[in-house]
Amino acid sequence: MSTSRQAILIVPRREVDWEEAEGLARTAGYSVIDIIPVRRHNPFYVGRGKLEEIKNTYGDSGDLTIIVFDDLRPREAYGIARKTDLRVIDRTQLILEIFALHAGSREAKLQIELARLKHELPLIREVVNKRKLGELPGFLGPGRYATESYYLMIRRREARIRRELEEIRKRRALRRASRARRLGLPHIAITGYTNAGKTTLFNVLTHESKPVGPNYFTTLSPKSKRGILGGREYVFIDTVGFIEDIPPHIIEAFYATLEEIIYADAVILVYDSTRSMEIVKRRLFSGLRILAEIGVSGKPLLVVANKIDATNGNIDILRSLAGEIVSEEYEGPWRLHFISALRRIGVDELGDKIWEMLPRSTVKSTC
Ligand SMILES: Nc1nc2c(ncn2[C@@H]2O[C@H](COP(=O)(O)OP(=O)(O)O)[C@@H](O)[C@H]2O)c(=O)[nH]1
Ligand SMILES: [Mg+2]
Repeated sequence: MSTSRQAILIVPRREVDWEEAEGLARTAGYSVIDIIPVRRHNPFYVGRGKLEEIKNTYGDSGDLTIIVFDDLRPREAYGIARKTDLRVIDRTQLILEIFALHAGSREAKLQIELARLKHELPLIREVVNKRKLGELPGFLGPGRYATESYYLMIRRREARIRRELEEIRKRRALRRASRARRLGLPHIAITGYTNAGKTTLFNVLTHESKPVGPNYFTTLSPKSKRGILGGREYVFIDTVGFIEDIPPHIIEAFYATLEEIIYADAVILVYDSTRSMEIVKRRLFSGLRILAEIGVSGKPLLVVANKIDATNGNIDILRSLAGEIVSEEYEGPWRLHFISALRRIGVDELGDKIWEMLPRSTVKSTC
């Protein structure tokens, strides 16, 4: 990530996956300089003493964001921002920022904006009610409209987006047909949960290669790049990644952001082999369900265990567990593979497996 913004991460003390929280913050382009575990506290989520401490330690840091890895009530978000003079976002806003980085198509962008407006409207209402918009630097973006007109403007924007989305849906069938073969290279989507190592693998595969320019298929994610694997050229797509417990009101934006997977010729599903068997199992199941949900079936699927340099699990057990789950859940050709993206172990063999599995029509057009 080129522009690294700084953030402090506030995580609820109850069982939250810190690694995932930090991974998400990193994916959104933040470098986390502090993690503060708290117990939810009235009225501002974080206790007054702690807020003061944050303000004293970080108040002068300028461009710093407080990420609360939980659902914040409007009053809480407002309170924290006011008490610390820092920008505050919650878990949902963090996820939406990640979606925005991956959104290629107009539809995905609109879905994300709609989700953002829906999520922030109660916050704006809270601020408008207090008639203090503008006193909070960076809070909720531009604070020019200090009255209800701001709120109304947002409502109108929301209505406009809904109309445009309707239009896009009507035209969708047409767009799909025209998208048939792009650039003549097989497209490989890299999917999986946050922290599985998707971006690490993507970077290895696309090392020193050119991004496919901004004009290249506006429907594709900005995270698409050409890369060479096993001596053959592909377009790789680093997808937004699956996230546990996506709030229901942003689920449509999530699916819209994943749409590039539908147009890929093959899909890599990466999982982190260093996690417990329980987590591996759960994430494989839900990952495969999400793929089915967005309409990926019948495509070549490579289920890839990553981080084998660091795993203390038994590869044979992993292999049979993954094999069982995939054969039960996936309709289409699949293979299992084991790599370390970081140490570049098994990556070339991955290329051979992809090549073997690609349908002839895809392969022919690239020779
Ligand atoms: N030990 C080890 N760590 C890895 C490997 N691949 C990725 N990681 C680490 O896992 C973390 C998440 O990687 P990232 O590529 O950002 O995951 P993403 O969220 O799926 O894109 C980072 O700290 C990586 O350095 C690997 O093969 N072995
Ligand atoms: Mg990533």
